[in-house]
Amino acid sequence: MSDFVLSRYLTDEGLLVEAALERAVGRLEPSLEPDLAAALRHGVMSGGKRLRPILCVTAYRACGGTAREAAYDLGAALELIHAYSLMHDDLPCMDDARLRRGRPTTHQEHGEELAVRAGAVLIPAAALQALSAARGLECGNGGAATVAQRLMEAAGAGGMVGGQWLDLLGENEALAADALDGLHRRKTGALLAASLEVGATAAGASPPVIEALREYGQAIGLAFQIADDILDGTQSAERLGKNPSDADLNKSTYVSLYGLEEARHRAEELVHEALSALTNGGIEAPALVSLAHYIVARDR
Ligand code: GRG
Repeated sequence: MSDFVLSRYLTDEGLLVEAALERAVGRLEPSLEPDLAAALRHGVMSGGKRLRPILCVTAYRACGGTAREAAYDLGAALELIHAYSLMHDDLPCMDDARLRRGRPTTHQEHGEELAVRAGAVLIPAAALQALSAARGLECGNGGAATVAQRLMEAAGAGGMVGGQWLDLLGENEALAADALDGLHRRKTGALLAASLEVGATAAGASPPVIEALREYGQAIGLAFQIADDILDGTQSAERLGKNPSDADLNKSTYVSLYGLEEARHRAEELVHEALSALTNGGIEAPALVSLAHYIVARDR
């Protein structure tokens, strides 16, 4: 697969992810009031890189998985959690953001109450979607239960919710490297690592392979956040399609901690760690190699 072209891969995979998200939202809509359904659709079908589902499906295939639609449905479960987290993160009681993915945030367009409710609807919906998608794959009932459990653990207090809480507490504080790493390993890294783990688990991968992909995911998760901080500190809100910036919120970032050059260097070191995890796990997957490089080189 030496002729692998990442831009084409991201476009092609992105379209299949959009279709899976459309199926997911379409399944939810009939049970929701129209205004709640509109807020939920706004939060989910609003673009974005769709990196978590793409990582999930890529790991699934790297571990020998061959199914099509159900693998994207599993990936979509991760994006439903991500979408809820962005909708809630943007609320006035959190980051109070006006712009997300180049559009007004969900609460700006639909009001706070509907943004809170739509986000809350997505959490159990994601768990149920992960369970039923995994049941349709090669991993049996036990594997499907593990998939749903890992997704909820990564989303929960020990993962994303816990990291977000530390992030809110850390506003106006100058965090040391360990504290910043710990926060982002949970807030951003846990869901990214879980994307790979659940893809591998659904393909019936062995525990050492799942562990290697978890290590890869943890390393790219932190690298992703460093790249995010670099973009946040160097690009305009228009270009990034989101505001406010970390500086506006007085948050510690890898750029404020290390400076731009050292932050870039740290991100590259983490990419190297991620690639070593693949090699050590005997995982040959050009797409995962390219995705690790993309995560630090991306421009949005
Ligand atoms: C109640 C404390 C509490 C938490 C609720 C709101 C929340 C849960 C969690 C927020 C977690 C969060 C905002 C993580 C951000 C991760 C991140 C770097 C987002 C940007 O991801 P991209 O670049 O975005 O993949 P796109 O738009 O491409 O999908």
